[in-house]
Amino acid sequence: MGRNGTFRVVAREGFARAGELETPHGIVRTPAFMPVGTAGSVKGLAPWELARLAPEMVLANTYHLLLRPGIEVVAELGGLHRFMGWSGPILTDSGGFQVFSLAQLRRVSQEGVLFRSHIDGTEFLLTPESCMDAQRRLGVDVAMALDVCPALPASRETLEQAVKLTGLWARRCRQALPAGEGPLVFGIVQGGLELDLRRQALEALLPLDFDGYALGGFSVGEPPEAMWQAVGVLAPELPEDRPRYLMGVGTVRDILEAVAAGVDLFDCVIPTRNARNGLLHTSRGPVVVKHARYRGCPEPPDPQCTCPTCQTCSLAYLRHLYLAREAAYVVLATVHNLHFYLTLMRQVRSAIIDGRFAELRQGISADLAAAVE
Ligand code: PRF
Ligand code: ZN
Repeated sequence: MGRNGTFRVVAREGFARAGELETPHGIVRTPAFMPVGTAGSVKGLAPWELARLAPEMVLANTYHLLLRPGIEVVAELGGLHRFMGWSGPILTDSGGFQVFSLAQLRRVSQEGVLFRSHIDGTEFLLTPESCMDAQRRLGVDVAMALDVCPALPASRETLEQAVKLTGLWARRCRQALPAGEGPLVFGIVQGGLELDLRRQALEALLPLDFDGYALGGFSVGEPPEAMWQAVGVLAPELPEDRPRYLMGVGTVRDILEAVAAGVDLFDCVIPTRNARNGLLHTSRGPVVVKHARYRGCPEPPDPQCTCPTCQTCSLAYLRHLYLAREAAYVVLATVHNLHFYLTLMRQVRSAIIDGRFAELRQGISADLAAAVE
């Protein structure tokens, strides 16, 4: 057994890798998809329902927990694992991204980000030091560095400024949580679609010897093809012996493209948000559950799916629950969509190990293309 943070690549196919990341709460088998548990809950799921789905790692947000109920409350109760009833690995996002997308921004300076809560207007100052301290007190397995993520399109100057601040903050984040103490820490590469800025950002992070490297600043307004191309160039340039994380991505197609480029970790609200909004992911493409064609449909959402929802529910029943706004609908749909994503990732991983990932990727992409017609 290696120390916490040890990442081993166990198989390769082209740039794609299957790996194992050791964390205090278990081994994360990659490529892996992290369900989003923003405020300490994967929306719609009780802790035992999440446990049954058995994700490799779950994502939570420092920003949300900081505003409500407060880091102190969670820390006093024994940390985020105990608080949310999840005993597997947890990664927290640093809050930078959420401040820029949710809060009323007050001021960004070298010191940090001053903002007002989107909940009650309370003012907070998030600095690299306070951000790392919050994640340490939550007791998470992986802490993300504080970064600046501009929406795209952005001017060269905006991207340069984001890269500069993110680099300065990364150094302070690493100093606040040195290797071997507390959570693993991942650095974040910004720079938009400007490859030279991305490379400059990475150069600044490498001497800090992060436990993992994330590509931030994607899927923030650019066309998917532009992201696939940039990730295709950049992912192979990230350190070979550290996990690579593409933040906030994405669709099945996005994930397959990024895995092919050598990305190991993903998180996205797509499966959980789509479930709540009445869209189910299936091997035959998306199913819009409210559609009249399912009014008397005895079939489960996906006849090939082995999830508990597909074992017990017809589409007619799910459609009824959705239209009647029954709370059980959200549970059933979320379980199915997450099962779909997590099963996909397990298939991707074993395909890489067996040397048939290229074939799997082609097959799924062709199915997706056919389903869109
Ligand atoms: N930075 C952080 N969190 C993120 C992003 C980022 O750039 C993104 C962008 N897709 C999602 N979540 N810290
Ligand atoms: Zn199912």
